[in-house]
Amino acid sequence: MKMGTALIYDEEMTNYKLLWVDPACKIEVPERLTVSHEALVKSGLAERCISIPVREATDADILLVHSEEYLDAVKKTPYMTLEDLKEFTLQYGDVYFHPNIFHCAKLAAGAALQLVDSVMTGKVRNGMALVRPPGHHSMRSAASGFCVFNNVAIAARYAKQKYGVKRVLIVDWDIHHGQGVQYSFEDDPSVLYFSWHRFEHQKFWPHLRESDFDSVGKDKGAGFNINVPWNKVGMQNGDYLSVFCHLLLPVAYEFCPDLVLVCAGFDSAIGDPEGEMCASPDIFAHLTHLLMNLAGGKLCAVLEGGYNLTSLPQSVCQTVQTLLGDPAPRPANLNGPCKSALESLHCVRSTHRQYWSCLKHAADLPACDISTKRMKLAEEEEKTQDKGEEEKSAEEKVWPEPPKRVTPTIRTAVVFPDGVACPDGCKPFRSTEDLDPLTVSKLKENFLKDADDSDALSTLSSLIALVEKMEKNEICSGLALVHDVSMATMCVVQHAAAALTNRVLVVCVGDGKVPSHVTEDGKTFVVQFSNKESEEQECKYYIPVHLKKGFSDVSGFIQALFSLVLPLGYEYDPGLVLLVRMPDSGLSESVWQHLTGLLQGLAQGHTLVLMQEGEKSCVGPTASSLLGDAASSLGQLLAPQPEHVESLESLRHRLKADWKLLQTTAEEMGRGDEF
Ligand code: Q9C
Ligand code: ZN
Repeated sequence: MKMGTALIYDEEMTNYKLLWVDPACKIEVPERLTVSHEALVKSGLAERCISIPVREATDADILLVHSEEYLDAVKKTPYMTLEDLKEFTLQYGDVYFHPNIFHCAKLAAGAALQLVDSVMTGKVRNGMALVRPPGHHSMRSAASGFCVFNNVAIAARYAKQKYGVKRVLIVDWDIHHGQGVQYSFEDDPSVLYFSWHRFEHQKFWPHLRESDFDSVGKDKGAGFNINVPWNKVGMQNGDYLSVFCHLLLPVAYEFCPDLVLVCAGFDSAIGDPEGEMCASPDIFAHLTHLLMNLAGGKLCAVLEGGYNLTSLPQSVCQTVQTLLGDPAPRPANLNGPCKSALESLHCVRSTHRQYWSCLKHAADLPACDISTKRMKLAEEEEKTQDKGEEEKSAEEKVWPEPPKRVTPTIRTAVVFPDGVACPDGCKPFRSTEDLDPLTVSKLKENFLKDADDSDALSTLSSLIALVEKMEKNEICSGLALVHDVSMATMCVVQHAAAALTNRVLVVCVGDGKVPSHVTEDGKTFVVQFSNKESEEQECKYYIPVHLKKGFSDVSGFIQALFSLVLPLGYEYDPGLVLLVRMPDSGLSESVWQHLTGLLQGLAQGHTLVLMQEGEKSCVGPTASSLLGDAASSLGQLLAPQPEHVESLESLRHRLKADWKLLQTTAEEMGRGDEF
């Protein structure tokens, strides 16, 4: 993988703490930073990163977001007595001051700026800053929620000013609403702010009306503020992934950022006393992975919250390891989204359909009147509140430690015909052991017209050997140029179904015969993109995605990817992805690269790409994507073609009974159950 990952950390930021009794603030402790950093060191991740020093943000940097009066006030805190500090603190909500916090706050903002500099100058591809105090709650003239200066908001303005960045995407996956970020960019269409947050119909801190889904931004910035309120605790991996697939990713691709900033709070993970959610730490590997092909891979993650000292370091490690390019683990216990999450998703999608062409087809609001709906929901909440038996408190929750992610030493193996050069970073592969005679005779019988075609036999046996090594996790991914793509696909699928224990997801782009007849047992799942109407019958494990006008409708293809292929892939949870490019598929190289990149979030990155011998121009981009490089930008997307939208949507509606991650609304989930 080209370039590296920056890690920005300085122990100095552990040198302040709460000096008096305040139950609201006692969770924000220096150990949050030390345990996170120690976990990165112990796991060997820290030494794989490029360590960048912090610096103090200057007054000018801070004034990009904050007022002079506020900066001047905070400047005085290092000289205050304990009593003065207590009193100063009182004018703000859920925050504390300490004689050294001003220094740390300048380092925290400066760390974010160092990260932006490293990424924008190309010194690294991406990175993470481990900082205290956090930033996303602080406002132009106020501290709030443990935050003093708005690190990420300052970083966004700085990137625009210093590097002429045109569009910045801020993804706030912290479990609190970053109201400070929202206020900073409310009327600014060059910064798209996305936040999900525990809301519970405004009963959760910071209790703001404007944290709800109907705050979309103002004036020119309308549509560029996206709030996803969680109205229940206990949200899980499937809830988070649904929102990414059906809302954030399509909008982010349409927006086409030049830089992605992440308000990386991990209080949205299981065990956190604030969030009380149930997403496992490895979900952050996927959230990170799914954002890594935007903006040419320029992603800066800056720590915000995270108060469970076990799940916080686990989540930080998952994020950093993914930034380094290691394949994400298979997500454990991926259920369909819960009813409350679907309600929220539905509300946000329908509210934003007027601003984003990728959401134009979203269903209308679930109720005709938003505020009535809100009131009604709040009342329901009231009623159901004290009936349940005492549950385990968030911090007593137990979950398995994410298994160590072992990346095979061979990242990408290639099976190429003689005379085709092996791309940099890949390893040529030929099966060394002879296949057992039975397999050989089967191959000859089933696939080789000319029983003496030794080249073809050698290629097919190499593919089989490669797939076996991928299952054993000795090789991560593969790329093969073959004479007959259909035949090679059949061969691999048949072998996998007979000999491997893993489920195989086949994603096939272009017309051509695919193994639809071997799909009944669920061990193989085929999704085929085609231009022609297929003769094959759709069934649970064979899904033809029909895009009439070739694949010239890039937006239509991307919509298919996010609304169908990714959720299906995540729910099916294959152990191997077979990505097949049929000859003359006509899919552009950059779209193909995004497809390849995104699919590697599945099956621990075990992707085998099959392409036709002739398609040499596609070899470079494919190899680079398999090696973990970011795909090249697609540009701002236009509206997808209405006929494609219609056929994709009707397909999604047909399939959503079988595949829960395809749902985007709550209505068909049965009535009267707990909400
Ligand atoms: N139960 C960040 O995560 N409320 N800030 C605490 C205690 C304030 C969180 C109430 C939470 C602030 C960056
Ligand atoms: Zn938070």
